[in-house]
Amino acid sequence: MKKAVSIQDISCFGKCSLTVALPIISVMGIETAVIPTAILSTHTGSGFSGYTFRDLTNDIPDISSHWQSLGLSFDALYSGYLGSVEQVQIVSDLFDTFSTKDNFIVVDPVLGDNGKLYAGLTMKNVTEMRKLCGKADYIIPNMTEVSFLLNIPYPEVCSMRSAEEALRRLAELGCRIPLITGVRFSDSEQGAAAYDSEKDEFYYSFETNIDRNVHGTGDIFASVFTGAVTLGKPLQRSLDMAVKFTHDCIEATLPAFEKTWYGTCFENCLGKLIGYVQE
Ligand code: PXL
Repeated sequence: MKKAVSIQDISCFGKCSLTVALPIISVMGIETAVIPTAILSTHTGSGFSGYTFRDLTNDIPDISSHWQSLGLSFDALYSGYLGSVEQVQIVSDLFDTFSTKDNFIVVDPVLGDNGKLYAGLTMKNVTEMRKLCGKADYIIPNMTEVSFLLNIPYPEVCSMRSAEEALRRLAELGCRIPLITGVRFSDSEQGAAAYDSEKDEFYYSFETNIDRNVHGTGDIFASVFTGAVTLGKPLQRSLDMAVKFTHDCIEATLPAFEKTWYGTCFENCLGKLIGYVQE
């Protein structure tokens, strides 16, 4: 069985980060270890305020040392939301410790959405995250995160030309295969793009656009994509699986949106995901 480690916070309520990554990667048939970077009572997205925040930065080096003493190894190292600026360097060290020529690193540079940084994050987080992106094989920013990482204006809808220019610039951060999520070239479709900088090839995947902002979809996308690559699926297939499943989850959320405005109803879609893995 393949083994992945997911490094991000636990938002105790709100369906994002580890409470999404753990079920999704596990249901894909991959053993999933976790390193919680912080514990929050809810996520920090719009709708919640007054959340608690326990920073676990100091626990990460100890977890890493213990794992090293046990000789543990992983097929995929995947980081998401990091709760402090210092944590980014610590996760970078952890990547150095556990990366081998046979495994790969995914960095989801979780920084913001809708053109704004998430509450509590500053440009210092952006600067540090840029460096971490340079260590990754794959990075999975949304449009907002691309604009902060590259210091360019936040685009609502972009052209294929501007997406490809952004992907090339993301690769210049040092990442082998950058992705961009939430890509829209028209009002009718939404999806993701990727660039394999070694082959100099672009990849796209789209589904019908659903014009609703649902929280946690970035974490769903990144988890499925990481799982698919861990299972050895080709880049185009991994992109297609992540776009399709994210679309399934948004569709499933719409009827319950009034009550579950804080997150995505991915649970009843997990059976479909098993099907995509087996296709
Ligand atoms: O979904 C990304 C995410 C992860 N973790 C925390 C967040 C967010 C987005 O708001 O607040 C704590």
